[in-house]
Amino acid sequence: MPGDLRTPAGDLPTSRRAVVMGVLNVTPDSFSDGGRAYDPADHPGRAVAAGRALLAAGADLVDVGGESTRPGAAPVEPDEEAARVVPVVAALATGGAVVSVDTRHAAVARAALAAGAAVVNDVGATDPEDGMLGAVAAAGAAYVAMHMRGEPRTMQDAPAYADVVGEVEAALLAAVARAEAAGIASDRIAIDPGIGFGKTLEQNLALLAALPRLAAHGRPVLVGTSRKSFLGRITGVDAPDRRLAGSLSSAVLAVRDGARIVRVHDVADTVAALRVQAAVDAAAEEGTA
Ligand code: PMM
Repeated sequence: MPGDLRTPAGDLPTSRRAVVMGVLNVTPDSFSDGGRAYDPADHPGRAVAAGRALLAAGADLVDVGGESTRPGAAPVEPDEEAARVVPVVAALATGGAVVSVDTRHAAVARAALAAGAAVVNDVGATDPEDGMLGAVAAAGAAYVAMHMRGEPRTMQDAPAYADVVGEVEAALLAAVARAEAAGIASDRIAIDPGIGFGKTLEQNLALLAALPRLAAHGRPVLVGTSRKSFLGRITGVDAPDRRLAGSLSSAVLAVRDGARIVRVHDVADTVAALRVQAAVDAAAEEGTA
């Protein structure tokens, strides 16, 4: 179906509902889960167990990240990042899971692809590192082009756009053109407006409201709102792991508006919410048949 994402490990989605990408942060300092899946004294054991739990909860793929991208986070050396993610990718991919690697670094992507990753989630796609696109193309992998303004350390310093939707859309289309020129197959590229990456609350909302426009380009759109601070601002919930209601409602709305893939922490609850939505959508289709 148009809008599906093809990967070497299988096409997504595999069911009627939207694709659920489970977040597996192998970092000591992620904003959203406080590094719960990373234990240097038991690595990759704890992270692999957490990844298997995401799959058991219904995740269609697992997104393994070794560098926190929370606002203000300090960069991680690519060697350290690769040491965190590669054994986790290898164990999950060997077990048959579709695995993506969340990185800005070509060396990390290359190592993760060699270990069996089927997708590179390039959070630096608006200014890709040298060698990144070639590595994805050579592996025949899928590619997520996510929009970020600046870099994690500075991205929330008064982000300014004249037209946030138009600028993010143009940057994503340019990223897609670069990816295709580097040899990544057109049906293996997804786009992501990068909610929270160099955007204010109002800019995040404008982008979510514009998802139908982004989806109209015919590529799978990935959206990550899960536990993010803009949801805390709207709902008045400070603790990221208490933001489930906001996360679920924003995921369902995003899919309604054309997102095909949602990147989430609370997999079982999101799968349940999207099943309800898929059932209503199916009834609506039958009603108009
Ligand atoms: N958000 C985070 C990390 N990686 N990747 C994509 N494609 N889209 C996102 O919105 C996204 C991402 C930050 O959230 P986390 O700290 O909970 O992983």
